[in-house]
Amino acid sequence: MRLVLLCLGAALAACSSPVPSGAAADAPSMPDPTRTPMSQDDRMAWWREARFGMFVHWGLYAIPAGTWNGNTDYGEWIRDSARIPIGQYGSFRPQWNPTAFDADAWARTAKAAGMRYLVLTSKHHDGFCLFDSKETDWDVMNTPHGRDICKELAAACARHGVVFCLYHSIMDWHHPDYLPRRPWEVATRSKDGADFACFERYLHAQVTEIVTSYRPAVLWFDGEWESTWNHERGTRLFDLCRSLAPAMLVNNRVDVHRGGMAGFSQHTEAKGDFATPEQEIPPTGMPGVDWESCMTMNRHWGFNAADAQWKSSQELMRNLIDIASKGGNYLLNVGPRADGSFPPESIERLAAIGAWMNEHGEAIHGTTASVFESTPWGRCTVRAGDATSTLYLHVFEPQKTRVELRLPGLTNKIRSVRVLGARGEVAPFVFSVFPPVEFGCVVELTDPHPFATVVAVEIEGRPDIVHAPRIEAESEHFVHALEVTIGSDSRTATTTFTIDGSDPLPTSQRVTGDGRVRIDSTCTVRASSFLDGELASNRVRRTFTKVDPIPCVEAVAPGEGLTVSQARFEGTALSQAETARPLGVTGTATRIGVGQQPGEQVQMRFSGFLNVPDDDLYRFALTSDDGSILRIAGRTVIDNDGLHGPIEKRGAVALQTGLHPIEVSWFNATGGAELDLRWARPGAAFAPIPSAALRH
Ligand code: FHN
Repeated sequence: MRLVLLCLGAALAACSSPVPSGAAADAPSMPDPTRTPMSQDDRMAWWREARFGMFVHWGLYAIPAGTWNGNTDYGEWIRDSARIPIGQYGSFRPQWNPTAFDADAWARTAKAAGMRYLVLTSKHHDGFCLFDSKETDWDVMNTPHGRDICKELAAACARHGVVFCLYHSIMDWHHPDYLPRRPWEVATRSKDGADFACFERYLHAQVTEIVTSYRPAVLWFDGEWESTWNHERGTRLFDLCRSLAPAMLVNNRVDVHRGGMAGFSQHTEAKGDFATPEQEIPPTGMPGVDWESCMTMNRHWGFNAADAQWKSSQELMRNLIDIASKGGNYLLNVGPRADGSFPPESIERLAAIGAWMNEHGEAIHGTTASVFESTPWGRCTVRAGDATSTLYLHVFEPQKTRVELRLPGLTNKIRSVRVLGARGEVAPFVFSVFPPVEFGCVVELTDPHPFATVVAVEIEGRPDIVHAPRIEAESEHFVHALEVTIGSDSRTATTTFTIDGSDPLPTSQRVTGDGRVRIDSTCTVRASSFLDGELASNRVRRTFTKVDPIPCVEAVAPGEGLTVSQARFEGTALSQAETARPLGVTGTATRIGVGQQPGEQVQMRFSGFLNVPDDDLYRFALTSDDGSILRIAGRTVIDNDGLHGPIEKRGAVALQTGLHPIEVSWFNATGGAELDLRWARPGAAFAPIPSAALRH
């Protein structure tokens, strides 16, 4: 093992920092949502740089402040959760008089916390509008306060350099044409005469109002999960936004593919510029996807006077660091009180976060995700540049102590290592160890910050990390041949591979070009990366198996399509078959889907034969909300069962030319409903199964 000790004493002082040390980099110029962006990257640029924003949930629900009939656990859903009749809820309107509302104070607080943008609820599910709407009198102008909150806050944000954004709920519990009604008020609030098309026109008219009047840089839709909303309506609304403000960002909740609280589904046609995980941080981020995790500071979005379960400032700060290290944005919520003031607990936390951001903002704003697979001492964010890059090592060690920081696989030359805010000293040497390639340094934490102490490592060029090579393929089984891709993201290392079971050597076959290798018999692919002829990564291997296709069945299936049987279903998973009350065969289907209005607490089963054109391995993609199962030739190919939003799962099976029994089971509990099955042969894109291939 070669241990290279690099004494960087002189060099550590010689290099200037690429970004002002300590002070946060200057805020970017304010985006113009009405301009025509050159590209999606151009549209997203300010938002990706921002990394941190304030969410504000405010409306009539702040007046009861979470309490109703003795229950103190309500929030912004109080009208529905406490079953407050629409007339009684209307009594809050004449009580709306937030005399302490100070838009400049809100904007200043967000700015001081290091929040680059602010998203205000223009209308939440209760339908009450915090703006002057020509479309309804259910708005702030028809209250004792009589002031346009959105207008005042938009102006204040512009004055303080905070990007103004708006949340807008599709679901609307006030408008007479919105459907479905709340289940508990169907008897008292008839849906007769309700016309959702009229509601859609109202929605479009109000979106036009808020976009043209307040020019939000983001339109953050929500409440898209009910059965009346669908991809077609989401597409129309998304297209309206693009036509009104081409550079305005629209989140993925404009459409019906949010994928539940996880915030994202792989649906290819899904509209929206960024994914929206809620109250959670995706464990590995969402590589290649813009995403923003929204969270509360306590347990409620809207103000709840009794909610004392406040997350600590350290937890909130580490959420931001963790999210940024995974390449996402953090939208942290404040629920103002009825008088327009922020709860003191929110102010306290935002001030603590702001103090850290003032000292360490360069390690968050303008950074991208970590380039390392593991950083046990904390997190890493990256500010990458062609000539020089900075790796920000966020050390979650609150005690005064020495820490050894290791960065496996880093091949770049080190230009400088410094501790932001002078909270520690770097030992006079750093080292690089081969194999595997690794950067290490020892830091004496003399004044560690309880949230995180940041070590800035400046390197030459963009980060070049030698990771273990990737061995990827559409499936681990094949019938004829299979294309395997061997990848390494290092610019400097050499990756070699073998398919004869031997360990790769520097002289073994090199991975070149796009790294694609074609195999036609069962084998194990092994790959390793080398630097200067020495092993610089872990060895990886993956076995691919040639299989015989499942024989077809002798059957006569002259009919096109599958038979469809339905049942009333009150379960939360298809496995709870006992809760189904069969309604019998209701027809045939030439495509596997749920149609326009599938209803709730319903189960459907599509059965018949799949007519396979050639012997091959067939891949399937099954998307459903809620659960679904795909069975072919009596085996479960995909199990996507359970209560969930639109989630896609994939599977594969080798099939002989001819007919194979197929069965797709699906259920919808409540809310959104979706079912979509696609298939693909090796090397082809997924596509709907042609009706001629579905037989009964
Ligand atoms: O139902 C809303 C909820 O009230 C809140 O607005 C959150 C914030 O993202 N969104 C919905 C729940 O997913």
